[in-house]
Amino acid sequence: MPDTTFLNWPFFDDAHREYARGIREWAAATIPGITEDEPGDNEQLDAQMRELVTAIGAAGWFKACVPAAYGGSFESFDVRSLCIARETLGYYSGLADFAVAMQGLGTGSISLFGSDELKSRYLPPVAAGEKIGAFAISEKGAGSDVANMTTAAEADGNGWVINGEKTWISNAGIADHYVIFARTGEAEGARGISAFVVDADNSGLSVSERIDVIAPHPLGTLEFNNCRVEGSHRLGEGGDGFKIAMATLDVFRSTVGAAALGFARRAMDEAVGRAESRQAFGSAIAEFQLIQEKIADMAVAIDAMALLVYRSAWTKDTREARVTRESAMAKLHATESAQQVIDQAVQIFGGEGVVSGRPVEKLYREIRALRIYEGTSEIQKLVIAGQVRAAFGDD
Ligand code: COS
Repeated sequence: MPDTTFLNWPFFDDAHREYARGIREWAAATIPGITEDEPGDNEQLDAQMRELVTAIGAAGWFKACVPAAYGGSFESFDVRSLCIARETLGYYSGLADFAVAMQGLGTGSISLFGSDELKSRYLPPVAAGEKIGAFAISEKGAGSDVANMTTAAEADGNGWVINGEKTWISNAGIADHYVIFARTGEAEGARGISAFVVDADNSGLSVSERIDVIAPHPLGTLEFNNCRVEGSHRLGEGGDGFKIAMATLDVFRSTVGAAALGFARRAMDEAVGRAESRQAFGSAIAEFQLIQEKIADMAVAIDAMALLVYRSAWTKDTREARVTRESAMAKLHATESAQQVIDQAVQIFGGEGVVSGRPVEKLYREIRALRIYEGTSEIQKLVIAGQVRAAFGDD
């Protein structure tokens, strides 16, 4: 049973506590039945992902991903609810967490910068779990160095023609639309990029490869070959793409930390259960001080993660439009720390901990990508240092 005492912290109100109770009960009853078997190939993986999206959508949990006017629950984003959703679903399954993450990230730029027409068209079906979204920014030569992207969109009559390639794209192959970023040439570097919404069935867009990763998730490479989109499918103004991407990532980075928190809580619960039941040297191993030390370290790490994650979410929801520093800290600390918590849990399990398919073994694989995607730990450190230095300069 996950520890929910953090919900008493002043970051939350009764609506959050009610939301957390509802999604926890639903997830405990529903998710294990869908994700019990790890998919053997991409076909099974895609089927499991679609089943999760349909179930989560039907239960209403994607409503935290889009504004109320377009099928969501809150006037704008409620980042605390998004974090509660990712933490709770992540406790039960990495793929269930990923479903919420991608419905949010795959529509976040539309919610923040799209026209009413784009919002009306793309947001309600994603909120209902009837359609799947994706966010395509990374390229082989532009991951962390995103301003160096080469995929280009050229103006053509009343539309745009996109050519290039995007890779490590979550939901590639199962998404119904992609929010993509391409060079439009208003300026060099970060100021010459724009954002577009592209339908998956656009004849100029294809999935050229699927990428297999240690914890299976739908992932692949997109190819744009004279891919024509209407002018109305651009988000914001020409040249705004980099800021649109960064502002969207600001909202969702703390939710990556929340997913890590859910994984870490699960690892600790599994490890404590094991320590209380595993007998060695004449007693349960939980009686040994070296095991108690690990349990204490895990518990402190988890509360520290939760404080940073929900501090960032609360700040975004109630205080500041931009939470670059807070969300970078939340993502950096929670993902790095969760990796250590899960590693300790594996250690407590001993040989059982590295057997394929055991919960802690799955978590050990599941956590790794979170220290890389949506900005590596190294990039988060650059962002944090940049924010600290800028604030220092303000004095
Ligand atoms: N919100 C709004 N605007 C932002 C912003 C944010 N969080 N961060 C930067 N901007 C704006 C800046 O204000 C600046 O605007 P002006 O040109 O008007 O001054 C512009 O964007 C460029 O910002 P900056 O100079 O900081 O850009 P850098 O190229 O130095 O950014 C990093 C460097 C590494 C921080 C950036 O490229 C980054 O975050 N990379 C990681 C990308 C990533 O997360 N990839 C994974 C994608 S999802 S899997």
